[in-house]
Amino acid sequence: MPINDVESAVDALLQAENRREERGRVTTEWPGLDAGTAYEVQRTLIEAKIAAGEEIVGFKLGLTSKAKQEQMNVDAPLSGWLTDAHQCCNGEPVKVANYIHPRIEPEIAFILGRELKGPNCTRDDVKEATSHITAAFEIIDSRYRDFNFALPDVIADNASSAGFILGKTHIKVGEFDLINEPVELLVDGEVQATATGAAVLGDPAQAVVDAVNEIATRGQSLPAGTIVLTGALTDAVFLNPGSKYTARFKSLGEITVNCL
Ligand code: OOG
Ligand code: MG
Repeated sequence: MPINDVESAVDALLQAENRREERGRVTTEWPGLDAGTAYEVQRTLIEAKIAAGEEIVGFKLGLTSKAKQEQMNVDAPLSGWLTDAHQCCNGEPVKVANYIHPRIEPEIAFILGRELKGPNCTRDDVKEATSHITAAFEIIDSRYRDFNFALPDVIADNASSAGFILGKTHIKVGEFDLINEPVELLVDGEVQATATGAAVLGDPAQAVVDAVNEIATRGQSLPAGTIVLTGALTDAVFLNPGSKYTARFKSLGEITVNCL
């Protein structure tokens, strides 16, 4: 089926996800796809998941760090939605075969106690609406061959969302130094990458402000209870069966994922 409109793009992306098959860029077949229309594809894709029984539980920012923008060759941040089906593994191992070519990345998550709504959202609003901050690991799994995409492709693909795991340490905003919070990403006990909170657009809280104001242009807001992933602090690494991945933060604690 040729891809030339929102419905056909959604069908192609859902088929790739459900069959665990990578595919070519949507923009190769539909060069006119711009970022605005790509967000319509994303919204329609999420509506299809909701119709199939999934529930939205979170919101994610992507490509908010220089490390990720350079790794993916895209120079603007984007956002997507997380459903209950993405929340994984209460300590159980992650099965690599459940995905196409999964990668993992350490992130900082804000958990909202109150709604956040643009267009005039400020840093103080984010501070007041956040009930706590926690460590997170995100599993991303682009539906595109070799994670090769342009910005509209990855927006349409719900920002490569595939899974996430939250840490158990909860800290209130202001009770630690968010911007200088260090993290190490370890694979099988070896440090692969390090960063601090500043990797996320200089300040993860400001990244949330910008994203809330951006989604307001499409009439969207974040309800109380939303889990907000603020974007990878380091490059993402591929998940391999038999390997162990740890995100080790100074104040936010540690998350470990074992892969099968
Ligand atoms: C896009 C998703 C990026 C992040 O945290 O930067 C992302 C991708 O790299 O496939 O989730
Ligand atoms: Mg991410």
